[in-house]
Amino acid sequence: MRIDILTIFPEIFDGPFSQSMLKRAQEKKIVELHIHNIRDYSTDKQKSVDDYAFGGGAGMVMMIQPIEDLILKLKSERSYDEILYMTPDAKVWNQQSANHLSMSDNLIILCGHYKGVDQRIRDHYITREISIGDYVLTGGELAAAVIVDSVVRLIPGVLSDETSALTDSHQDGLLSPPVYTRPANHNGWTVPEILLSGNTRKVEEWREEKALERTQKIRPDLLEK
Ligand code: 6GU
Repeated sequence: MRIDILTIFPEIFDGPFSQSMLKRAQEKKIVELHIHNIRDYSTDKQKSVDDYAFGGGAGMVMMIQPIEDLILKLKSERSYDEILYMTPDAKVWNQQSANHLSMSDNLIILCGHYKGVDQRIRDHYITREISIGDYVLTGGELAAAVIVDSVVRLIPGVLSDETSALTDSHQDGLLSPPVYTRPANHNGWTVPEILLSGNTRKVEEWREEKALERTQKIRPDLLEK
């Protein structure tokens, strides 16, 4: 998979993309991450990327020209499954969306800032708009890093067997059951007996029961779906 990220703050991605799973996925050539600075494509003397909103009001709007030039350049080089736009005024991302996008070959992710991008970019180039939750971030970059992480870890070969995505919270619509490791007794805090029994069928039943219990208590909305 190849992911091209369009941003006015490219350095934000240095940390998340150079550690752990995303680092290994790139080393293994399972994913290619390309960060593009929108400002490099601005044709005006001051390298502007934003301008005042028509109709007035506070806040700047990201202008069409540098974003369009960059999108057209990328689209001339390969075909893209989707062009995503990160913005709080969109449908909220979930595990099902991650599963779907993990089957893509090429993706573009545009990160919004200020009051957002000119609506005509959204109307004519964007194929999917994504929010990561009902709160406001300063820009789409951290949200884009979240999307990339949740998608890339689902690509076959990225996770080892022991970190398998199949048993994650949300993958089956439930929260994960509690987990324990050694010691079995820490100053009187003991581990549920069943987990020490070696009976894999009983352990599986116990985990399903606890997952359901936890979901009912913390996220009953997940069960209503
Ligand atoms: Cl994608 N962008 C911004 N700026 N804020 C957000 C968001 C995205 N998702 C939730 N809040």
